Amino acid sequence: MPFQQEPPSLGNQYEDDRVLRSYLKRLIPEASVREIESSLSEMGRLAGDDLYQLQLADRLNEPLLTQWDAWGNRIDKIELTPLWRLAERIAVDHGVVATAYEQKLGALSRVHQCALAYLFTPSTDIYSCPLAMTDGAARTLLTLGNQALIDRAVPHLVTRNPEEFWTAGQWMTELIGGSDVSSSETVARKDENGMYRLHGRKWFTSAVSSQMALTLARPEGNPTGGRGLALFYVETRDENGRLSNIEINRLKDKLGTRKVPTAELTLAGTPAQLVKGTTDGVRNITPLLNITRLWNGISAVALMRRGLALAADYATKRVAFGRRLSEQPLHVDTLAGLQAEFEAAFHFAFYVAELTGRNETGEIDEDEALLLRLLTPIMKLTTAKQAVFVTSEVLESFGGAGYVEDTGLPALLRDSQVLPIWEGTTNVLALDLLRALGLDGKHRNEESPSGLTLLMSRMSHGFESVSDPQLAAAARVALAAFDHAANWLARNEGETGKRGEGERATRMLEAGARRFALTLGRAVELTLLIKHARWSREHAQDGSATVAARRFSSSGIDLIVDDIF
Ligand code: MFK
Repeated sequence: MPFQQEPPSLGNQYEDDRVLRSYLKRLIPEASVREIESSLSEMGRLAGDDLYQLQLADRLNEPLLTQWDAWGNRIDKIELTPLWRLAERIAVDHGVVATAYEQKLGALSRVHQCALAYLFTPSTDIYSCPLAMTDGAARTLLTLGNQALIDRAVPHLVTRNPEEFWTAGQWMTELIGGSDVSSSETVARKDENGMYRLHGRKWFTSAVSSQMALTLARPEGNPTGGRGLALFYVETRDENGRLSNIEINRLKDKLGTRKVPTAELTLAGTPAQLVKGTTDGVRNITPLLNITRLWNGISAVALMRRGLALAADYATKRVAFGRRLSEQPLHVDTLAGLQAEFEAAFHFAFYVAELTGRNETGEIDEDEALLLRLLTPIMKLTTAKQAVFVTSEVLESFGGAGYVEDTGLPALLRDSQVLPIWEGTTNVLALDLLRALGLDGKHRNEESPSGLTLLMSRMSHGFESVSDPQLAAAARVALAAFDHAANWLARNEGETGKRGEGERATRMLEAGARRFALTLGRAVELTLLIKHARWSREHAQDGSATVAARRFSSSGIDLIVDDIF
């Protein structure tokens, strides 16, 4: 018989996921776990079977933009691929957005929803993108309290009825910038009926097939800068189903996320309603940013998990040099390192989901609210980088097969590469962390380090009683990294106030912000992993998380570099 390689396969993605199951067992009361388990198991089955099979079959399909009909009418119609059409139905049926709003588990509903999203995402070629924005739009409308818009849109965004479901777009990026949103050039002019109409170009609008969007525009006469922008609600089609003075100029030709119909738009008098006031658009859209950043982190761990599930299965099937890969120490060691990165990232993303859930049910206290504000950018930037690293290594673990398109593997890396870019690049989020600590130029706050002190004390809480020597050693690594970060910050922050030193020190602070944020991110991950490992040993006699914590503790936690200039 000639050699024939058996491909990797997936089982039920919930049943097979030790990390998710063990985490839910720790966090959620047993009766509640039983209540939600069938929903997770069904999503795990779909993700490992029907959706995964369709994903492979749908690989070459991409959304299609038809700008003109046969008779010369501008129609700008987008046809989605079969995978995305099925993904939408499944997402709505299974409440991948709705679960967070039904709040059947109270504050833990966010975790339940994120678990569904985590299982669903990797088999849907980033259908998580429209869902993230839909979720973010619902949360933003609810937060800002415009009752008419809440009544009009939120029931569609959080429904479980596919016939009524709307997705939402988030139209922020313009030619002038995707990060520096405050310079947006879109203008809002009132027409003769007092209705605002938007005029401008949106340069990078994800999932443009949505029924509504939240977007930023500058009401005529407003000052420059973020404060002069207002947040607007747009319905993309009129009562006849025609686009509301919106032209879709073209779809973007992107490295990855090929199923996402990302478009360049011209708004040519698009009717729009103010969501809250005529100013402070940037501040008002931040609830949306924070929700999509959470989804970004959940998607990052989901893609890592998918890659590792495939790699681990393949290792039991692939024979080289006379042995299965799963019997070869170097291969096993390599995968174990990736598994540790994934487990660390998993606990961080889900910890932010926990805080988000408490925020949404009003159970969060002031300290935790600050913690959530600090951890959201740190989590997003840390997990996104890990996803690119892990999926790249996953491809390598397949050898040449990982580089060949029809295995479906290269898409994992390409789709991961968007995660550090959209929703705030690593550098923008590192600077956002300085802002949240009150250390950026605009938001300087004399009390600023208290945020960091709080973060460190919350994270190290309980470490004094860690008795397992391996976990105690890992805890020392985390504490040392926190201390180093705090000392670096104190030194630079102290100097920003000194005469003659201020400008240089501010530059140093900014230049080191990425290393500072990543160090905090990896140290937070290590502490959360240690806490879970401790619980697993004590309550489930499972030492796997301890192995991961130990390994993670020796894979570059402290990235601070002193005196780099
Ligand atoms: C798989 C799932 C992924 C999801 C898919 C979604 C696909 C969509 C793709 C995209 O649309 S990607 C584009 C997303 N764009 C961004 O994420 C923008 C990145 N840039 C930033 O985040 C900048 O930091 C920011 C635009 C916010 C900076 O703008 P400004 O005008 O310089 O901000 P400024 O003046 O510092 O802050 C304005 C206010 O907002 C301040 O409050 P005050 O008015 O009270 O002083 C800030 O404290 C507040 N703020 C800023 N960021 C915040 C925040 N508040 C809470 N949370 C935040 N994250």
